[in-house]
Amino acid sequence: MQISTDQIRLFNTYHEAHHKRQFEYLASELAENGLDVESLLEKISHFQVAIPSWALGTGGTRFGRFSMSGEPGNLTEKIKDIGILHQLTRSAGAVSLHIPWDIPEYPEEIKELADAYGIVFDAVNSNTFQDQPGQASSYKYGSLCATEPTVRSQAIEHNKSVIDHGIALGSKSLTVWLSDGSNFPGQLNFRKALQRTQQSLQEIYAYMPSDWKMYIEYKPYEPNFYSTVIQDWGTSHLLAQACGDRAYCLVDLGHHLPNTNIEQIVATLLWKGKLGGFHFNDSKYGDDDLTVGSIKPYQLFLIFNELVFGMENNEGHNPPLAWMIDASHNIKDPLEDLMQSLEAIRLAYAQALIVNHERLEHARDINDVTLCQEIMQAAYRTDLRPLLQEARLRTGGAIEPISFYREANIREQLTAKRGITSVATGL
Ligand SMILES: [Mn+2]
Repeated sequence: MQISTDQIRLFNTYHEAHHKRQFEYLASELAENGLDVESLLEKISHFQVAIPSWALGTGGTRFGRFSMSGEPGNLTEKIKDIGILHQLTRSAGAVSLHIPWDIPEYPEEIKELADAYGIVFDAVNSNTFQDQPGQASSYKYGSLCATEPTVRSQAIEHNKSVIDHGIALGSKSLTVWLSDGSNFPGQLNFRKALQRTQQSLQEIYAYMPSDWKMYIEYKPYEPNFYSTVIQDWGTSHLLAQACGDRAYCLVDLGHHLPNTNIEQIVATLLWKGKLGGFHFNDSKYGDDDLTVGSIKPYQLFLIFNELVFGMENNEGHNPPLAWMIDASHNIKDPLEDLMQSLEAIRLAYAQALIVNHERLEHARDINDVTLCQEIMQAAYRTDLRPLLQEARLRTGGAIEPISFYREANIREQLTAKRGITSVATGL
């Protein structure tokens, strides 16, 4: 379904007076602090986040899945859902495909559809954590690390075919997340498993076109509960180094043990020019895949503070990062959940943009610890939502995307079209 620009404009006129009052007050406060509001608006408007093709349906747990009505039943419908998100928020201008859940049957048509919505194809994701129907060998005991050469070559070939699908769509990067590991002590020879993984990744890397990048994701545990081959950023970094200049680490917020200082990891990787991408979500206990910013918004701000500093002081020549939401929606409408995540990401980015780094560095140099905290929290506690609204207003989005979505009965319309029992592919 297509939302008309007139419909969005009409909605905005109802909310504009209230918004303008708030924005003008905020803009004058920011200007008084020496900030260039126009440049902030420009940076915020440019910040685009990829939506993964598996996030448009309700996710589930290993205990159950409670589907939402009107879920997209195929890739075309998924692109249309991202189109809705992008039209309303102007911040979801990319899609990240998962192969084989979303193999494009007619890449040219899918590309045209995405183009029409202003959506580009970000990293493609391979899947060797599940067996697919008709597959010759099983990944039960691992894929790129498997002891059996036939299993490894099947997994390598799969990654190569994912690259081929990506080339057809205009993607420029491959994300590899492996569930390889062991469930019991003694099951794996750690060194040999890592060596085999490295060799497999090198083979995949060599297959990539010269303008492609590889992102190597890490995760400490789950689905394996004793060991994971790529368990942390250090292992990911070792492998990226072994593959080559165009291989990078990928940080998924949920892929850390409790209380890990993720912002410090980000600072280190950016310094070395080895941070490739980011998967946003939030968590209370483990890899919960909750809505971005729903549990630890201050941590998200601290991470963005490092990202902004790292991107503006780029001596490691880190390339532009691939941003993606990697969350699951067990009980919320996925589109509403994604709009909340998109807002949380832009908000944390905006908060980081207003940190006075000159003052902060000075406070650090003279070891004024109290002042350091004051500067950080002054930025975090400034309500920048009117700035985000203004950025949306100027780029044709809705001032309040979720209100628009509800008032326009979009889910009801999708349900009428696709049915109550339509279920999206994915986890
Ligand atoms: Mn991820």
